[in-house]
Order: sequence, then structure tokens, then C-alpha cells
Amino acid sequence: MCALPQPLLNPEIKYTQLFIDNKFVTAKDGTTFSVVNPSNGKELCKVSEAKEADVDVAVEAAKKAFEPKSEWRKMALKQRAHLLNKVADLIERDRAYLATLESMNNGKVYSRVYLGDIQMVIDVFRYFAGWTDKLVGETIPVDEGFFAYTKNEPIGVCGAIIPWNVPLIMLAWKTAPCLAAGNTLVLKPAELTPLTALYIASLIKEAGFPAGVFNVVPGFGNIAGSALSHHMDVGKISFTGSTAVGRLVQKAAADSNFKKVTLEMGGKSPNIIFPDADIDYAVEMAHTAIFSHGGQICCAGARTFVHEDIYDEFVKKSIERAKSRTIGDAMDLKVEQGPQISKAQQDKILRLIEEGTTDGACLRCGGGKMEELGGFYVQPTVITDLKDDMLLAKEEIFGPVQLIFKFKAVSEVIERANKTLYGLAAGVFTNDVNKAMAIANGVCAGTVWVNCYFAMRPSVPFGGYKQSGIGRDLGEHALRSYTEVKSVIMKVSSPES
Ligand code: TXE
Repeated sequence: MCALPQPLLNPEIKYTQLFIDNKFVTAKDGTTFSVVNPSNGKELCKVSEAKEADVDVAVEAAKKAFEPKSEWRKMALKQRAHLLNKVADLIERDRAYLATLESMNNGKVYSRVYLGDIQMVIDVFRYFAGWTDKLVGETIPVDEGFFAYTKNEPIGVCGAIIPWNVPLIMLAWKTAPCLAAGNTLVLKPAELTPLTALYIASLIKEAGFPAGVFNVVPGFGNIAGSALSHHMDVGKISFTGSTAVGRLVQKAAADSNFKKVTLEMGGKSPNIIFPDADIDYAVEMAHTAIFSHGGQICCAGARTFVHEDIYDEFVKKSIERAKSRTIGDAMDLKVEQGPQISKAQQDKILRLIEEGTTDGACLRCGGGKMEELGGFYVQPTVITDLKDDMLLAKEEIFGPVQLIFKFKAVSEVIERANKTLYGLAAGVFTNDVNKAMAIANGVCAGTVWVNCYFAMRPSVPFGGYKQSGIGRDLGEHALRSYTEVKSVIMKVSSPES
């Protein structure tokens, strides 16, 4: 693991405009919106707000960059790989600055961003750089006299709409495969967290990408996001965010040009603890699975299922651990958890805790805000005595709230784990390989972690079953989703002589 430098003090925010055709430009109507530091609730800066007309200009630039004889279309594959690797190099060079900016804008603790998120971003750019000349097609056996093969071609102009919880990681997951496959991209960051996407735009330009290949349109979902997902010249849209908005994105695709859609949405992931697991390790991992980044992770271990034999001890230790969790300004190196992203999210979490504990569930610790800290903080909260059909057990809370359920049998816990509209991830802690396999096979989830949680690699696909998503980010699956498959069938006649 690399050393951790101090975050930058008062870093300059260099880029606050739209990034179109390799230039930073103001929005056509000059509108701006405020960007806030959730650790203290204070404004960081104002950023230009893209509206429909600006999205049109960005898509036009991306379309031009994709014309058949453009520099980007003619570029050698090894050069495309070189540019993606160069972006990774530049992110590495500016790692402390980027980690500071991300932490200041979204409240994830600086040390985790620096050591975890940015490493993932670098690895993702390098992984997809390696793919530019490896996306092979097939030759397919057909009848005598014919020859058939497939090739993967880039789709053209793609759109990405990303959320605020891990902005840099989301940018990398969408941008790297999209560009590696030879497309051009218009990316809309979340209105709460546009700053690191704009800085990455400057690095993409510095790396040497031709104008129009990568564009950023900061703005609001119902305006810029909607314009992008309805756009007739966008051939694919990749979205991460709430299930409600994912539904709108898919409708927009159907209402416009049937653009291809990848959706990664909410979750209510089960994390199942058997009595043969190392209990202290399991307590710590279950704690990490839900409290990391204040619970604002789509695949967080939102429902902890604990076997009845260890339930009381597990609950006691989990409460002690939650009470010892250190909360504060995301830039403070001693802190484990920063604020929630916004007052709206803080209110939503507190409302769910309040409504959820009026119907019999037991609030064991936390449950309130931390006014003395200034920003949008929520105390680490543990709730027990839950039933599967309670509001808390069904709704995505997206906050630092550990829900602990009791179970008896393997088949029972599988059925209960699957009693959700979601299917993003699951965890299981056991030293019995048969139990681990039963859970891995039985749970409807895009990722199952055994004796670990949040383990991710750029090569391993990530996405959801059921209403957690369509398609996959990461790995070859993601790369192929940014391509069209072309089948070529040739009639071949034997030469006379
Ligand atoms: O998400 P939105 P919000 C969940 C989590 C959270 C809830 C609400 O439960 O509490 O969603 O968060 C853009 N057309 N997740 O409201 O609105 C928006 O601008 C096109 C889980 O902030 O879905 C942003 O860029 N785009 C999640 C992106 O969608 C639209 C991460 C996500 O914002 C749009 C975030 C529209 N009509 C929240 N409306 C995860 N899966 O990781 C909004 N957007």
C-alpha cells in the first residue's frame, strides 16, 4: 500500500465550466449552480449549469469526433491504449489534489479516497487500456461456400450519468471502457459533485485525446440528464443512481431512439453470518460493509443476518463498534466517517429511522444527527428486532444504519435474503464451504462476497439482478456493452483453377 500524504490545504478549484470539444466554456445562458462542502455545509464554488442547448453542443462535438475520418477513428489501437494509460499516469501524479477535491466535495474521508478510490480509478484506466487490441470477434461454422465472422464496433456517441457517492470511481467505470472500445462520450456528473469530473477532463486533454472525444456537462438530472437520455444522437447511455431515475432513463431511451442502456441502481444487500465464522472478524467486516462512507454505497451490506447461536454476542459487539466509530470532517485523517452528502439525504435517513422504529424495531444506538459538527452528519446507528416486511427492511436507506436480523437455517436465510426488489450484492461469512456455496448459488445478486466485503477488481463484472440493474460495469462484459456486434457472412466460391 502506498504512503498517505496530507490533504491539500485550501486547494484551488481550477475548473468550474462545462468541458466541450477540449475547451472549458460557460453555459449558453450563463446559469451557474452552487457546489457545497458537506463536511461544513458551506459553498465551495459555483459551477456552470448545462441545459438542453449545451447538451446538444456537447453531443455535436462528440459526433464530430466520431466521424469516419476523424483523428480518433483513425488512431492506432496502441495509441488509444497509450492515451488511456497516460490518463492513469496523470491521475497518479495529481493523486493528493484529486483526493482532496473529491473528499471536500462529497464527504468521503480523504484517506479512503486517496488509498482506495483513486487506486481503483487508476487500475480501471490501465485495465481497459490493455483491452484496445484484444476485443476479438468469432468465426462461426456455416455451410460450405460461406464464411461468417463477427466483429465488435464502437457504438458512436455514448452518454454517462453518474451519482454523487463515489464520483471518481463512477467516472472511471463508465469512461475507460467507453473510450477503450473507440466511442466518444458526454458525461453528466451529479449536480452535487461535479468538481473531480471537470478536473479529470483537463487531464484527458493533457493526455492528448482529440477534441470532442470526452465532454462533461455538469447540471441537473431533470434537465441535462434528461436531455442526454432523450437525445436522438446518443447511441448508448450508462447510468448509475436511484432505481426511480433508472426507470426514467430506460423510458427516455424507448421514447427516443432505443439507445442501449446499462443501469446500475439501488440495493438492499444481505450479509449473512454463520456461527462457525470468526466472530470478531465478522463483526468488523459487517460494520465496514454498512458504515463505509456513511452507508452511501450501492452494494453496502444493508441487512445483516446473524445466526441465532451467536446473535446476542454479535449484536453486543456491533453496538460497541458502532459507538466507537469516529465521525467528523472528511479531511481529518483521524476520522473513519464523514458527513452524508446533503441535507436532503440526512433528512431522508433520519426520517426512515424515525418511521422505522415506531413499528416495533429497536433502536440500539445512534439514530440522530450531530449538530455540533456543522455539516450533514448522522450518528452510526444499530437497529435490531426487525421483521422482513418492515419499512426499514425494504427501503434503501443509504445511510449509516446497521439492521441486524436473526436467522436459524440456511434455506430460511436464502429465502429471506431474496425477499427484496433488489439484487446487487451479498456477503457470507462462514468456514464451511458447503454453506458458502449454498449462499453463493441461492442468493439472487450480481456479486457474492465470501469471507470478505467490497472486494472489487477492474476485471470482475459488477451489476445487479432484478431492480438493481441491467448490464454490468467492469470487465469484458462492460467493454462489450459499449460495442455493436456486426456479423459478416461472405459467399465464397472456389476458384476454377
Ligand atoms: O439519485 P439520482 P439521488 C439512491 C440512494 C439515494 C437515492 C436518491 O438511495 O438516497 O438514490 O439519490 C441524475 N434523467 N442512490 O436523488 O437522482 C442526477 O442528476 C436523467 C443509489 O441523488 O438517481 C445524478 O447525476 N438523469 C446510487 C444521477 O441521476 C437524472 C447512487 C443520480 O441521481 C434524472 C446515488 C433524470 N430525470 C443514489 N434525475 C447507487 N446506485 O450507487 C436525476 N438524474
